[in-house]
Amino acid sequence: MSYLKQVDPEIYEAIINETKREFNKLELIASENFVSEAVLEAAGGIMTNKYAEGYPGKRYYGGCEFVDIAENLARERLVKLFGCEHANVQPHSGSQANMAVYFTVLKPGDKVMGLDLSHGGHLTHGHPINFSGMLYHFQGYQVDKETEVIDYEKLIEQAKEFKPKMIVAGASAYPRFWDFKKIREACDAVGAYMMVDIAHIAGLVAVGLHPSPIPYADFVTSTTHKTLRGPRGGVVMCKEKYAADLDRTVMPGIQGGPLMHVIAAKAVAFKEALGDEFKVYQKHIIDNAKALAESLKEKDYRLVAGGTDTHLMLVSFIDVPKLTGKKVEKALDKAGITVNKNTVPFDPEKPFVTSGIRIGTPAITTRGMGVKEMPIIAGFIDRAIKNRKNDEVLAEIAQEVAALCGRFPLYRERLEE
Ligand code: DSN
Repeated sequence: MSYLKQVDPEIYEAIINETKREFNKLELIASENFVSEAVLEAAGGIMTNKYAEGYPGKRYYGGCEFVDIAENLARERLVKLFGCEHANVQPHSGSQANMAVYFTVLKPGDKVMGLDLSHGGHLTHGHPINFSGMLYHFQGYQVDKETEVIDYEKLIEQAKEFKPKMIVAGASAYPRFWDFKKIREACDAVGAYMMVDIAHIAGLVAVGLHPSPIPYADFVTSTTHKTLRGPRGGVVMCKEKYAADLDRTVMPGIQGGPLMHVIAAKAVAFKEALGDEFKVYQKHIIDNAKALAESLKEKDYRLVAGGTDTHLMLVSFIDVPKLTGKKVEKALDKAGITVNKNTVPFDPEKPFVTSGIRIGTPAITTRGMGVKEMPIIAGFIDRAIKNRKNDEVLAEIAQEVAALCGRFPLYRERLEE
């Protein structure tokens, strides 16, 4: 980064400090990951210079012959990875991927069902302060109070009563497998479109470690930067019969020029995801999540839905007087452990306080940590929570965290420049 260092030392320093933060701390945010150097090179490459409104072979600008190669490869690889009929790799984000699907088949005021945010859903699945909840008439479905998993029979009954035009499945904080066949059943009962947002579980789905929604759903959306380990961005997959309408909605409907450097980086990430190593990586993510969940349970922490089938778990403090997700997030941060506070089902606290934290293993698994490290990490978390008012102990834990992280180096060459 010699040019950056000279031209803009402030940004250079911020990037170096972020690199050090990622190196020295335990990244347990379930939606984050560390991309490869190859993905970083493509994302930081000169395709950022190119305007390419339109699609490969049919652009509004000249000079698109090389960005066409990148977009075609991204589309072809995504189709192969998930076995879908059609792929659009232009959405700038997961929110825009979801918006593209809604705009393709819904009209303002149409009825839609989505998992409540406080039960694990996402803002764009109908929250009233989001465009989705403002434009469409969403009704949330929830997890069962006892099991904390989705009761599909109840969902089917709710659909029959509400008669939505679309049912949205998928979540940001749901630790168990989805039953997509049941969601299809609910959609078929009322003639609704089925959309699944697999942003969190995309990597697991790609390698067959989570059931795939592709055979059942009309539309599948995803981000590319979570378990899929690509650059920050979105994609939509759909049945061929919706392809032309979807593509028109993405551009010119809701976006202009695509981010060709990011699309090139998506292509690189999809190539990596098609390799054998990626399947092993995804298995390790789940092994690590299960091991961490068990270690936390042994220390008497309560996990929502009793544990995890995936890459994430939710620790609930709903029964612990005076303890909130906010307090725990802050204490863990001081101990060098990064998580996010998260609402848990039937949470009495507001989203800025919450009664839980969300923990995920994709990032620590990328840097090579395995099941042997999980009890150690559970120990750090437990000690930090128990000593949350003692900055000295939290600083000691941060030292131990940094020592553990040092055994699993990350972007080292970037720090040695
Ligand atoms: N913000 C993402 C997450 O953390 O899950 C969802 O968009």
